[in-house]
Amino acid sequence: MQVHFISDLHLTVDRPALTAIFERYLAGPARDAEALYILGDLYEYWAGDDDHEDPLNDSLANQLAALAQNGTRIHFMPGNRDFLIGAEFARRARLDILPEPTLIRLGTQAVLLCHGDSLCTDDTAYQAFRAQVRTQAYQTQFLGQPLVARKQFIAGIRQKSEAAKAGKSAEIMDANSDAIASLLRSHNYPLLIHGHTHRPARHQIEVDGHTCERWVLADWRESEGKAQGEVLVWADGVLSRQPLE
Ligand code: LP5
Ligand code: MN
Repeated sequence: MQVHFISDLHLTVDRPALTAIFERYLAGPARDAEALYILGDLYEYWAGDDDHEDPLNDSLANQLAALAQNGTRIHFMPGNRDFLIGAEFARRARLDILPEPTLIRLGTQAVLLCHGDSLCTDDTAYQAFRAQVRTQAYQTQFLGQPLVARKQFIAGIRQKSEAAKAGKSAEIMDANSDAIASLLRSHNYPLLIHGHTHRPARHQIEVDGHTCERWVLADWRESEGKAQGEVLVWADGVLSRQPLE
């Protein structure tokens, strides 16, 4: 029995090689998994479930649905770029949307899942932005606007975000150790799996005398002309990273 974890694919029509890796994964290795957890930022951005302009939105939903049809349960946790994925997409892709954080069990091990952005508490400008856009009122108001206006607005945010990031240190944009400790404490010291920071690693941390593991998922990327994905696989009680090409 396998359980798979992926995040930070940032899929867009502009990066067809990454999409191709994901499509091969869905039709191949993902079928060995009893469950697939997508821990956010599947898409580069999401403007609303009614956005059918980008062909990727519908085609990936169909391919996810085919995987579900074949017997893999698919769970999606919102990322900071695609938190507007809603019930309509979930229905089309045959997945369920998980609250953040979510506690699951792998064998006897309790495992806590989150996207990871909520742990970056030193990034106060981002946390203020996040608090605002994650309110129901803001999202309802936003989704009530025409798609073209929403896309324009998102383009503006993306520009501002890139400019803001250029002025932030690497430490500010990493997960904060007190935030990690407090999350683990409040869930009785589970193993933690998250993405977002693009710093794949396996950390061992001591919290209140408990040794906990924190697995950070890899982002999918194209560098030096080579596209590379990764899935974290739980099999026979062991977690391992498997490259996808
Ligand atoms: O994604 P990544 O890793 O590049 O950067 C993130 C933080 N940035 C973001 C913004 C997204 O990347 C782009 C937007 C995606 C689409 C959202 C759709 C919905 C919009 C409206 C919904 C109701 O998340 C970045 C972090 C970085 O992670 C590391 O953790 O630093 O945060 C920023 O850079 C944010 C800036 O510091 C401050 C905000 C600038 C935008 C201001 C917009 C003004 C409008 C206000 C509306 C609330
Ligand atoms: Mn992210």
